[in-house]
Amino acid sequence: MTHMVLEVKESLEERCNQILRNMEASLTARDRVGIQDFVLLDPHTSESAFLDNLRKRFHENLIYTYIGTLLVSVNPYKELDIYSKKQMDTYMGVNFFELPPHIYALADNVFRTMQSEFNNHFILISGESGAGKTEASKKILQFYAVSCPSTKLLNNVRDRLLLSNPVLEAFGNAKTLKNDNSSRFGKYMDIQFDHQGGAVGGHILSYLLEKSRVVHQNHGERNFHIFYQLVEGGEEDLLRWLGLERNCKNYRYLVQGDCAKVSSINDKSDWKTVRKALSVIEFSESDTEHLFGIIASVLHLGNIKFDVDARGYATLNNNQEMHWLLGIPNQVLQQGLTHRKIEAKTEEVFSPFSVDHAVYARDALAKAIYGRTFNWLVNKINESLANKDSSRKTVIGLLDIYGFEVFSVNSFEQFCINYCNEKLQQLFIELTLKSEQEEYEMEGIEWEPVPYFNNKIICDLVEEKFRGIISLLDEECLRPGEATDITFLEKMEEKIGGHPHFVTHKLGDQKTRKTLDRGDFRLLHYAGEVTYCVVGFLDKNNDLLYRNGKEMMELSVSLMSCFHVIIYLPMTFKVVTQFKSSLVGLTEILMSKEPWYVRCIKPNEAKQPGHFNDVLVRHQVKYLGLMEHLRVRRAGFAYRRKYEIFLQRYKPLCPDTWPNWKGTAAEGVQLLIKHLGYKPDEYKMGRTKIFIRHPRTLFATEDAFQVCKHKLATRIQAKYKGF
Ligand code: AOV
Ligand code: MG
Repeated sequence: MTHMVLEVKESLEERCNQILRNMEASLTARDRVGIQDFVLLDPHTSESAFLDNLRKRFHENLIYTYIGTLLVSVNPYKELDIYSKKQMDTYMGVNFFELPPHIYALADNVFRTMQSEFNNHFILISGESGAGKTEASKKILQFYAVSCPSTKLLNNVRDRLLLSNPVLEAFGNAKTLKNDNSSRFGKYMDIQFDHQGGAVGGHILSYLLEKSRVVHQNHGERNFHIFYQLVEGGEEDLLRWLGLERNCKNYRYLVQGDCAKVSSINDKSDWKTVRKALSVIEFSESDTEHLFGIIASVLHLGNIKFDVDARGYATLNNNQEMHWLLGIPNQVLQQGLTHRKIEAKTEEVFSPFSVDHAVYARDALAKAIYGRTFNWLVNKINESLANKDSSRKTVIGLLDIYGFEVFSVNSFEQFCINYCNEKLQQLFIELTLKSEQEEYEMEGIEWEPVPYFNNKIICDLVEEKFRGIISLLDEECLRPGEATDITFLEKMEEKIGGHPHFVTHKLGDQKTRKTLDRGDFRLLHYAGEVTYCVVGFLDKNNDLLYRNGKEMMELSVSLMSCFHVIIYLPMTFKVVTQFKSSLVGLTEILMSKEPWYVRCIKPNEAKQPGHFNDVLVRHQVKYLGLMEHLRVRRAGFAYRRKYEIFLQRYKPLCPDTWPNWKGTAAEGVQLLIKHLGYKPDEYKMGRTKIFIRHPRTLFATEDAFQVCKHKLATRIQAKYKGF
């Protein structure tokens, strides 16, 4: 046994040296390609040096750089030849720091940690709109699909996991001014693995879809992709059956942004992909028919025109579009779109709409139908991804949400999206900067605190009970007839006017020294200032669907055969409050898992390859907290494990601890690492954990363990051969 331990020790030293040699090789190449891990830059790295390194690498098409185990990714805005099967094979099962940084290296490292420790993980992908989050999440999923062990059954699951993406993107992504394929919903996806590491199932949670896009798009933006895919790519028979013409210009809901055609998007071929994907994720012919029936109905609904009758109320002329509306009896539809039903004590009274009101009710119906359809779609996908086997599984969660966005005019939707990004930044801070430093303190490790900006103050401004923006908005929504967007603004001025991150016209703008219109308020977000136009906040937060709107949906043959259940639309919960609680739920899900991070950076606003805008990138480096993260990483320890876990795994490497150690775990670990020859500056012993400065030390130990395990197994086999 001692002999074997000696061998292991030699191989450990050898491994450590080899890893060091690799790192040194990368250091010598630094002039050309920069440094692949920021931790290796000079100890007093300035922001400029940080930026220089990113820029240098970006121009060499090296878009990935590490800060320890955090991956920084800069959007190349061009196809790079780094995502082939061969590349995947290269990264599979190789230690994190041995190859150039890659999203596959991160994915592989997460997977192997999950396998060896049998615990749950998540990868938080963040960055502003267009920075490359969705692409990153797809690359990770593809890596798992290819690298996990496969069987025929598992191939089925793999295909479904992969193909859920084009379907969800068709219904939940759209062209915006920032991104031609912008996610307009938040997505959290669990991939479930069995004992052997096979991907056996998945589950998707979706967050607040931007429904208003169904009925309105700003100039230069589009509706959700699926509408254009259907009109451009739908088969002749299908379009005829749906009563649609092959011309997006004919549909009001498709042309408000005046850019139905986008050069980077091929709606026709995307349609084919979606069709195929739907069949793989087990949509029956009838499901698909109903689904496109609903999509077509939304388009027809948008084309309904109202006239004014002699009394000034809205009427519906014998509209062509009416045939195709969701199988709702014509009369019900006529009545429903032009009247509001009020229930008096004993009878139902119908009060007629003005034309404006009728348009509003029509749009509300379209939004409600689309929103409900999207949820149904997510449920269907989940059914197809569900794993019925009850054996214990581990998961890797992927979080890809809408990124922080600032347009020239920002509304309720941007408010929700940017609030969501504040929450994720808060989570990042909690998990890295804050808890990391608190842990050193708790474990009694000497530590010079690194200061950082904590955006909790902005989260509180938005969500504090009774006086946060969300509470004030809900309060105003509960005063129908009296409250307006302006009274909401005034209420904010009164209650939170003094807050350092909140500004309006009336309060004067000493905080940012820029003028503001009367109907605007400005928030100083962690990622920059955003001016929100208050118009529409109450309405959108109410998300009101008139009672007859609900009834129409319940009477619709298409909707009912799709959803199979009575449609329940809660009337009392306001949108942003629901969103807030779903984000609280998400935070809880994430907090129970081990975190990994991909921070995406957008190199320019023009979506151009080869352009690295220093000002823009510097700003992102700042607000993403990358410098602070680097400082904590450099001064700190890349790896820590409870003494018990560390000892349990590595005790075969030392004759004193193997096979049974009788003393305390901490003493055992001390003996073990002494035997392995850890240098004093390489580790620290905390109260309950061992802290290891560089991952390479741990990787070398892990390698030695693998060698030892193999030798043990061979020896045991030899011993029992004769039996
Ligand atoms: P996002 O998800 O971060 O924005 P995407 O992942 O959709 O951004 O990326 C935007 C576009 O940048 C993609 O459509 C690609 O054209 C390009 N791109 C991103 N990453 C890569 C890559 N690794 N290689 C090549 N091209 C890339 V938003 O959903 O708007 O917040 O809300
Ligand atoms: Mg996205």
